[in-house]
Amino acid sequence: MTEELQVFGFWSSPFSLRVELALKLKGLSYQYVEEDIANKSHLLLKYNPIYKMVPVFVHNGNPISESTIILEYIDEHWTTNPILPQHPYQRAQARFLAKCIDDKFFGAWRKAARSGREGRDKAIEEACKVLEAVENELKLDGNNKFFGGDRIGFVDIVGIFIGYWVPVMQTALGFEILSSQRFPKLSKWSEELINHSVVKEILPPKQDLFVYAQTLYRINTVGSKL
Ligand SMILES: N[C@@H](CCC(=O)N[C@@H](CS)C(=O)NCC(=O)O)C(=O)O
Repeated sequence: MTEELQVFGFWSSPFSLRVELALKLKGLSYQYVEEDIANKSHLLLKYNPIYKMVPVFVHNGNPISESTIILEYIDEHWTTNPILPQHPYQRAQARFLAKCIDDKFFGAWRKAARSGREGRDKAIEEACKVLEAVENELKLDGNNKFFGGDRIGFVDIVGIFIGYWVPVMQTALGFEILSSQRFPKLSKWSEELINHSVVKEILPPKQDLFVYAQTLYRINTVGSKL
């Protein structure tokens, strides 16, 4: 049976990119459908009526929402080039780190991006505390360049916002969270990740993200979009 795979995404969304990256790493072909998140399509609202967000992954007509759930689905369905570690304890650890990134890091990032000066410094420190914990879990030795060891895994895919979006957007917004002095291992990891041949091919252009960050957080203040 021919597999029909579709990704409903948005060009600047690190969450959509997670799904595309997982599919590319597995060598799967898919159709990408760009959504206008200010004017969502009927199909997106039908597929994700509760959260009304991208990404949505549609497999042979069956929709799945929430990027980390989609990643797990893809990994369970197509088992070559595994994304999650094989051992249950390591799987649990990877899921925990991913949850920290989504709940704690994103929360602090959004606060930093939207607050005035005073709130911003506190939020930056909050974000850095999460990054410290994440950096401590990164074991870069021998051939290991990623959280997934010698190849990109679940935490790398979930953390791509930290590796690519944060460096571009913090410059656009005029503050610093990820610095090579404070986070040498994460900075090295970020370089490896964004220069990986599969990743490089699908990242949104830096200049577009830069302008988008300024529009999103400074001018329109419609911060919920990212
Ligand atoms: N927890 C969701 C977050 C997805 C998300 O925040 N998507 C944004 C784009 S980056 C969105 O669709 N925003 C539309 C809205 O807030 O109305 C996931 O992991 O998939």
